[in-house]
Amino acid sequence: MSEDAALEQQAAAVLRGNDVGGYTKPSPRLYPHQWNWDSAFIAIGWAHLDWVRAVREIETLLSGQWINGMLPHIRYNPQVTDYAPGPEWWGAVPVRDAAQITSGISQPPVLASAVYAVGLLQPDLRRRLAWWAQVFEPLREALLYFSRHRTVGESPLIVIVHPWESGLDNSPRWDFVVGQGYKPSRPYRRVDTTLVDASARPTTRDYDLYMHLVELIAAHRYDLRSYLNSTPFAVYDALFNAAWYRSAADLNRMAGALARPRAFDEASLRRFRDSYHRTLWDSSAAMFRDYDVRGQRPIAVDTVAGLMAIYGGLVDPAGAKAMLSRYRARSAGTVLLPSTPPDQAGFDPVKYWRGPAWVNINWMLIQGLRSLGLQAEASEIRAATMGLVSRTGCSEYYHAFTGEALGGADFSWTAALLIDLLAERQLT
Ligand code: 9WN
Repeated sequence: MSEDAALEQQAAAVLRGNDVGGYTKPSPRLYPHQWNWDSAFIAIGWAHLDWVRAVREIETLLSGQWINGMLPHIRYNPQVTDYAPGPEWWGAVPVRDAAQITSGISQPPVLASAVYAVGLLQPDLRRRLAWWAQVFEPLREALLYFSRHRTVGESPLIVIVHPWESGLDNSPRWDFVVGQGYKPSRPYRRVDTTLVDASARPTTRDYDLYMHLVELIAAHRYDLRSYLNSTPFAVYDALFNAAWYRSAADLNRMAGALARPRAFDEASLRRFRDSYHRTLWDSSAAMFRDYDVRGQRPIAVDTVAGLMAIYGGLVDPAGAKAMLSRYRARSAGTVLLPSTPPDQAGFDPVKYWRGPAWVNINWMLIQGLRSLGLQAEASEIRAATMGLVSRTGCSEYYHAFTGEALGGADFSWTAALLIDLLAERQLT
């Protein structure tokens, strides 16, 4: 068997091992429920192995959609109790299907882009279009939710309200809030540090903030306008907003294929793009930075989130090349690409989103670079990513300098996106 075929088999076994029927656990014990952006990436992997199973992953995820369109970050499996926080922290949540139990915040909106990619992997055009037609409205509403309920004043940029919504939970970008010492009013438990070495997980101070924000947001029944003045955490996240923009563009592509009106008109997308540049671009760092909406100031911390405009299609090829080469120069001596460059205060090569390399982040950059026609740059990151996984397995993340496997083992999105990268290699 060739090395690629063996790798694919290994990755497929990870997905099958984490498959609980309707959804795929991100990892066997650490994350036993269904996560939003995980399932989007996971569906792309499934689409190469079993297209019907990919569709099922997304249907199950969409069954947790709220009345207002929001797609929560966790859809809880009521049979599972060994994850914290459990649903009791979120209280009653307005899910369309009252039988579903979810968290009360969202995650980077990559789903519409994943649905576009999964659809393209269905060669039967009628089946592809029939499925896109079925999920089009829920996807549009999931994106519109943010424009309707998560914007402030005139800006079309989207406010995230919890570090968990960023998907990059303990990124040094959020240290300015962690450092303020917020704590929840009630004691809470942690399961993660009983499963993974605490040195590779967020700290107690991080979790104190996470649980404080859960209490605050739940107490205000998830209405940003009611707690905007009392939350310390309301930010324009560069990755989240780039993911929204790419999803909106991909939804428009699906609308085109379905001969329907566009989901988002040109003028509103242009306004979004202009605001993204005006509010988030930092010329000294040569990348985008996040913005503290409460403090009305940019967050002067550089991480890989600042490159995600490449994934979003928000920069031109020359801009993308310049951003990437600056980031890579700052990251000399690391594996590709660290979540935080080593010269950034708060960098830690082991700790979760503070330095280690993640396959989903690399994969997103590869997609963006390819869309911009930057094939050589995309191929280099793709080879490095596949190298990381082939050396140490489908891990959650990888040590920024050594590539050593860290976090949860048998991690589903790593497996799924590896399958996608391997398939691309066959095509090229
Ligand atoms: C909280 C599932 C999720 C990912 C996130 C990652 C991690 C959860 C946790 O795991 O977050 O949502 O318990 O730490 O940060 O990106 O979606 O894989």
